[in-house]
Amino acid sequence: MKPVFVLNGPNLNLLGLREPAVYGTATLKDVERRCRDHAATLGLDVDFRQSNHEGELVTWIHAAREQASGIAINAGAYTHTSVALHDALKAADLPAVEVHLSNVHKREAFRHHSFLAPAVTGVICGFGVESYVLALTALHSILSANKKG
Ligand code: CA2
Repeated sequence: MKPVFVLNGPNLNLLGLREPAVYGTATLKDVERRCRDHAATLGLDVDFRQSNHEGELVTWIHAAREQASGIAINAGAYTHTSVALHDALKAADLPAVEVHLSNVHKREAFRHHSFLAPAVTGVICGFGVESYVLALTALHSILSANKKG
């Protein structure tokens, strides 16, 4: 099966290095390791990437159409601003999960709206690094069900 793309947006390269009270102490490398370990138990391959550039994330979502079986995306602050990511996810036409480490609904009002949510299969937030694990499990269920159907 094609890999699942796990895409990470702006500032997530700073994870574990700043604001541990909000985002925890795990680094992005730790998140990647946790994703790879969990994906291996599910029999999934993971292609894990981070970019601070909206256009690069758009390009990766376009590539996913041909190269990936599904997408887990933590678009960071672009979640709350990006029509371009919304359009790209719609066009990708793949199972996709929007992921957040924090519970964005417990935070500032500007984080309550997501441009991505209407373009993805589902949203997982508030479980720290486990949000990524839950997203991979959700994608695995969808992909297994699609194979049977
Ligand atoms: O909770 C999440 O995963 C977020 O997507 C994280 C974004 C934030 O803008 C979203 O509203 C929710 C922020 C990315 C991480 O930013 C950091 C900034 C400083 C230090 C560490 C991480």
